[in-house]
Amino acid sequence: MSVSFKDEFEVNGYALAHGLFGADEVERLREHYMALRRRGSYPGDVVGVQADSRDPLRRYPRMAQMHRWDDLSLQWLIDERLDDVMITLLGRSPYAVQTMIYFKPPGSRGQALHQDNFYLKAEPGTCVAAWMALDRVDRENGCLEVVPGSHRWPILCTEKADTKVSFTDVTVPLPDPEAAVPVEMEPGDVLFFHGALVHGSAPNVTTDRFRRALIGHYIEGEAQQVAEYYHPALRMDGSPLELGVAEGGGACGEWVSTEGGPIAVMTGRQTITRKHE
Ligand SMILES: O=C(O)CCC(=O)C(=O)O
Repeated sequence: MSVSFKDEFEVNGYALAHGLFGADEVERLREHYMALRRRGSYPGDVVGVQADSRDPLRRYPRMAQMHRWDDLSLQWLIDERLDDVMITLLGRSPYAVQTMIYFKPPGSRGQALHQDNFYLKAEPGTCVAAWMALDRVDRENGCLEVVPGSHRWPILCTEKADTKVSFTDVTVPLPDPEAAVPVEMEPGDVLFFHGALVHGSAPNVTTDRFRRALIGHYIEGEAQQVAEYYHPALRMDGSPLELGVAEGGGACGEWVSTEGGPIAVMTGRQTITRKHE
């Protein structure tokens, strides 16, 4: 892994590893999750499947924490290639705390801009996501969008999101509303990003292309606590470890105008304590 990859992560808060997983592996994972989804509901599902719903996200709701009951998910979450990249980026192995699969069929809403560590509350340090494309992802099918450099911001106070374009109902305000940039990816590419990086996605406006993504969430190896939903954390050999439980609440940043431009000051209080959105 080149130094510039690490520099990219440090400067922008994210870095893209092209072709980290092969086409055959991606196809197997894609088929695996489609078959699981068709088969029914699972322990980590946030919403159940409604096969006759007009909302595509109700017909194909995302799944979470599959690694707790599905070995293929576990093996992906702790894959050596993901570990190696994160060792390069973070200086040591992280702890794995979450898997998620998004199906995002044609016509689906996206997910409003947010910061993952608002939910995970990994401390000290932060969380890191490994977001793998299972399809070609582009602007039309609602690829991930990120705000470069926002990983240096504090965790911001949330406000109401537009639920016509987002399936989640909170977002974070940006000083520059145009600051988010799309990250187009090929199947098997993995985007690694920092827990404070502002990111989200727009709707899938295609009529015929899913936008499937498999996501692992990790916390930096020096973290001593994480929100309750993410326990047990796993070492990258799959063994569980005991960490403290982070409580909800705490200060959050709000934008204030200054002569040098807007700055985020910690004047707000977080109120949402629920699991990752
Ligand atoms: O895939 C998406 O559209 C959003 C995923 C996301 O925000 C996350 O994994 O934190």
